[in-house]
Amino acid sequence: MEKTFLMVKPDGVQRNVIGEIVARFEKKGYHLVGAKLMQIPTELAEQHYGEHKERPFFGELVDFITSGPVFAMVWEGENVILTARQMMGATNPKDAAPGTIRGDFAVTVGKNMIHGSDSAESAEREIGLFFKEEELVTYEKTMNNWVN
Ligand code: FUP
Repeated sequence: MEKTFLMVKPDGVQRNVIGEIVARFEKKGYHLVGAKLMQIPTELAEQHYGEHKERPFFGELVDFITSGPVFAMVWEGENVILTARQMMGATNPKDAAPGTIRGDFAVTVGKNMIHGSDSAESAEREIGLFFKEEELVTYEKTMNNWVN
């Protein structure tokens, strides 16, 4: 089953919306298979955002993501990578539609509440960066089997 890496960024943790964000993905019908509240070490932040190393905002990005605890998660379900991105909304909250997480909760591009893998390759890479295999569970939720 498809998996993605999602992370409530330090702004979301400080604003006490971890629960609200988790609830959106639960209600949609996805399954949480791993989660932890953690402070990201600088080296991990630099690896995670490696593709942006040459961008002018790289330093700020790493400073921000390491500035406080984040809530790292792995979610599972059909088309979860793309659908989670749609539920998050555009990278820049000013372009994010109402009803999306960034559209509803965020104002500036630097502090946009949530990260989500943008492809199967990045999902695999990011899950591997943040979670050990034994930190992810495998289970069946039979109650909602009409959803997925
Ligand atoms: P996303 O995949 O939507 O998180 O967006 P990107 O991977 O393109 O960007 C990663 C993070 O860099 C964004 F969440 C916010 C930050 N960013 C800026 O601060 N300025 C920019 O111009 C673009 C991205």
